[in-house]
Amino acid sequence: MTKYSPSYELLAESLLAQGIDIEAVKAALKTQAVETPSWGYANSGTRFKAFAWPGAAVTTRQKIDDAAVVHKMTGIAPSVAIHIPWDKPEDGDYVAMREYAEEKGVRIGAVNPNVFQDDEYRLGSFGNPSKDVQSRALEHMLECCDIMLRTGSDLLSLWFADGTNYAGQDSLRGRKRRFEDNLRQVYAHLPENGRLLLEYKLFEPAFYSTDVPDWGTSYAFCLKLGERAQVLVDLGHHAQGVNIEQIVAFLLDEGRLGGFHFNNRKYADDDLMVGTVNPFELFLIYCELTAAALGEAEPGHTTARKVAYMIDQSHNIEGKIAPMIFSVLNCQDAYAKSLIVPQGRLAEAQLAGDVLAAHRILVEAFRTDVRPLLAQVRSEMGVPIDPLVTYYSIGYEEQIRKERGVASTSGGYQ
Ligand code: RM4
Ligand code: MN
Ligand code: MN
Repeated sequence: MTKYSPSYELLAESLLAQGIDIEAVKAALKTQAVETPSWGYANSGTRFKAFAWPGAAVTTRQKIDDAAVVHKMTGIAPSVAIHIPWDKPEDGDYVAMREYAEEKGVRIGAVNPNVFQDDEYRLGSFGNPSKDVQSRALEHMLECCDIMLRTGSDLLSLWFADGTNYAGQDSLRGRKRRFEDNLRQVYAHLPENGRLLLEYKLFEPAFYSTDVPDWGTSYAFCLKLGERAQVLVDLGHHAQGVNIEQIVAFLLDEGRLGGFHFNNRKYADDDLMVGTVNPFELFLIYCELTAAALGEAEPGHTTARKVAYMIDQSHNIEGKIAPMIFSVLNCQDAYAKSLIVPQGRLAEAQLAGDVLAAHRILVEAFRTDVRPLLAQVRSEMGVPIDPLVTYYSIGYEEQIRKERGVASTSGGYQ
């Protein structure tokens, strides 16, 4: 018989009493997958200064090495997103990049084109009044579709810095049209099973208007494009007080929630470690996803099961790999808590109009200490029971400090 820790036994007993199938909860936790971003391993950071971290990755192979360590420590971070051209392989060989990742035990996840850093994009990319600049951005997108094929990725993840700073600077309807036309061409070039995920962001770097400012705009574009175009929710891209879980619920029920960029924010696009500012919000978001995945209602059920869970954070003062592990673990914690919500009792309380009871059911799940459960799951998965402590003990941090040294940085990214 398996020997469980006393704290796990206690928790299991109390969950059982609430009718929760703990084996099903553990099975779900074992299949969780959170993608980490290659750019989170490099020196990246705030708008004003990227502080160099000793040992931070510079080459894509180093970023892949680091992502592989995060996966080894947690068991639930099996893929790494790439950003092009930041991750253009030194030798241009994307197939080799894919093989390298696989050798290390991870795979290449979402491909993120970059149409915001070159001088040409001063007035935008797809929204740019110049047809030439639009074509250049489009060409880059098509190159990224090809990179998807070579790396075995099925996600093209788009974020646009496009917008205007001044009233009258450009035609707002004109920019919308340009976006529509160019996005349509990208969509037409997606690999057969590929999905296009369209991120939105309230403001920044443009301050007067942003071409894809909110989920509604992203959703409207996706509807026009076709079924394989879906909205990507970045937790740092909303106004204060926005109910993100409601957006999640709506998009799930419309079959248009494609993925997440997890991070945390207090003011704007702060890109902080996941679940650090508002763990309750993260839990509520997971509650929507879990309820849809466990429920039978379509298209929510199928959509929830295909959601790409990705981290998009830019560490600046707290290190690189350890904070990435911390974020992955916070996703695991939130997911575990969402899995122990007694869905049947919650539905009953809602139907009965018992406001307080319904609220308390959620809060009880949130307040449950799931650490014994996670320790048990990790031990069954054969990964460290305390991934962070183990990470600090394996000497990887010292090794990369020695081998890689301190890379020079500038402001912003890389
Ligand atoms: C943006 C956005 C994108 C990410 C860049 C680096 O704010 O969130 O997803 O690619 O930052
Ligand atoms: Mn993002
Ligand atoms: Mn962002």
